[in-house]
Amino acid sequence: MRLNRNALPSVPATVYMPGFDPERLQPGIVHLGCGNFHRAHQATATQAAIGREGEDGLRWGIVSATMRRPDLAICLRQQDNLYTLLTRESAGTVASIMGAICETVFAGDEQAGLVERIADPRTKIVTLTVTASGYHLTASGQLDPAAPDILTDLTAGALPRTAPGILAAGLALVRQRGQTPPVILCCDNVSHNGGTLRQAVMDFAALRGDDALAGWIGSTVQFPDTMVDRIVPVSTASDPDDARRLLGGITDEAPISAEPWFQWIIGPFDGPRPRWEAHPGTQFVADVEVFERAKLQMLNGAHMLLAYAGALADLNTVADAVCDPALGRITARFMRGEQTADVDLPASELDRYTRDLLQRFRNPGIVHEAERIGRNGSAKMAARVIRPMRSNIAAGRPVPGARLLIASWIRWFALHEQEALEISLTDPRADMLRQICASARDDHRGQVEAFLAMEDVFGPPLPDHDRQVAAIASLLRRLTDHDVRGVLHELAAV
Ligand code: CS2
Repeated sequence: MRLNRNALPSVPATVYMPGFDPERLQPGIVHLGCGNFHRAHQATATQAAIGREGEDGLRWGIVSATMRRPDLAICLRQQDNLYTLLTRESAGTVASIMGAICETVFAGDEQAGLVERIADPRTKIVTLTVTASGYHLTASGQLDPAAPDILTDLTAGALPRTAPGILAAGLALVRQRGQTPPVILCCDNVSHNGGTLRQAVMDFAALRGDDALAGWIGSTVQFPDTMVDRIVPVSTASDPDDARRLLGGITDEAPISAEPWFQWIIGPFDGPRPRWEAHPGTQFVADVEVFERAKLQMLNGAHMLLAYAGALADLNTVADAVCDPALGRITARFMRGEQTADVDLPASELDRYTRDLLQRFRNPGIVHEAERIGRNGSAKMAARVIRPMRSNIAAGRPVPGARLLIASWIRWFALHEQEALEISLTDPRADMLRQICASARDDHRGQVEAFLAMEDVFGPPLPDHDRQVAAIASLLRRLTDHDVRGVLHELAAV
């Protein structure tokens, strides 16, 4: 039997179920980016809120749009938008049936009418998880007007496919009809995600020649900042088997796995919304900044180091990389010693957060691949790595972890260019970065110089730029000429 509404009565009592009838949900939220993260994060908190609110909560069904995967939209529709969340606890796996999504659509499908749905008066909130690269921003957080997908969306009459393009079109309809705009809630790991997205949508509107729309968005539409946190890996081949076992033989073709940790910090939000705070880990605060910095730098930045350096040493998951004594030590020092720059929290809290993070990274039930985390590094570098690095250098503090991270990242492109990288490499600037490695073959300093010169990735030159270039080039040479595990071992011992 396949998971769908008819199968619900046969689900074993050991499985957590939605506290409402999913068939009765009405659409109240439009979501862009129906990936695993969304399905394990906002959908979970929304499910908890709907369950708590009784009849009134039924207006908070989610219309979730996949940006790139029409197959997932079809699969979820075949299951009445139900799927299993497998929470990988240390004591074992707990299954929950998720039912907060009332409709799944593919953003690229004209019939899905996504723009019209944003302007539907029942839509009070638009949430987004399209990843940092889905906003097409430069290192300074501005919309990149030369990004090919943005240029396509700007073509007259085009069905918008990017987040800024879809939002600008939806909000234009809202404005034209004189309606109250939905609150736009960015849930991606982008610095000042709400304010940054607001500016990107305004820039998009201005590029379309609609300055009045840009002004109206700036003055009327709310874009609260948020910090989101839950480690949600790509689904593995064993997820459907685990789901079938826990569901007593019912088949789910779209289950997801996640760690138990859940955090959602939301800035000032004025308007109707589900009572998300019913879900532990959700908090409304006056200012998200300190949470955001701690998370982006200490968690996401450390993930990048583990992914780039780890994969070079054949440590291809976060758990394998962090459990390696040398890389684990380097990462712990990087996280606590470098990535806490400008995170305004007491030392004891930083210690505790570091310990929690390292423990989460070691979770053996989570197969979090370096390949996945390594994607789109050029869009992640600025806020997660360069911001604290810049501040550390300016204060005279050492930055060995950041240098190793950058050298390892460059090494990925050098290997890729020589067709010697064993994992796939996805990055919006991949062609250009590979080209740099091809034209400066064996010239490590030249490669580092050319990478760091990309202002849209790294921003303006680093303080003490030449010395940083020389140090990163020397690491790159070591990673190229020697056994990487040996190099990590030496670096950990320093
Ligand atoms: C990861 C994140 O792929 C990445 O960039 O660092 O997806 C990370 O797992 C989440 O932000 C955790 O909340």
